[in-house]
Amino acid sequence: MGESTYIVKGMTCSGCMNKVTGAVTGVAGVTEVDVDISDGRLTVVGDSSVDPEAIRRAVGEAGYELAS
Ligand code: 9UX
Repeated sequence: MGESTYIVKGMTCSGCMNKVTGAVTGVAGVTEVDVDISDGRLTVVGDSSVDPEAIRRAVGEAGYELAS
């Protein structure tokens, strides 16, 4: 997968950031996760096995939603 960027809706504090970071870190194949609370940007680095739908699902299970 290399590096992909998403926008997460609904994060308002660093606790939200930690929840999203933890959830996405658990997705198979993901090696690096960065969340910017100021603009909701989620950056994910991983190998070719990463399923983008799994990232969407992990964010959803943490209680947030990807934009678009
Ligand atoms: Mo902060 Mo986020 O108090 O679900 S953890 S608003």
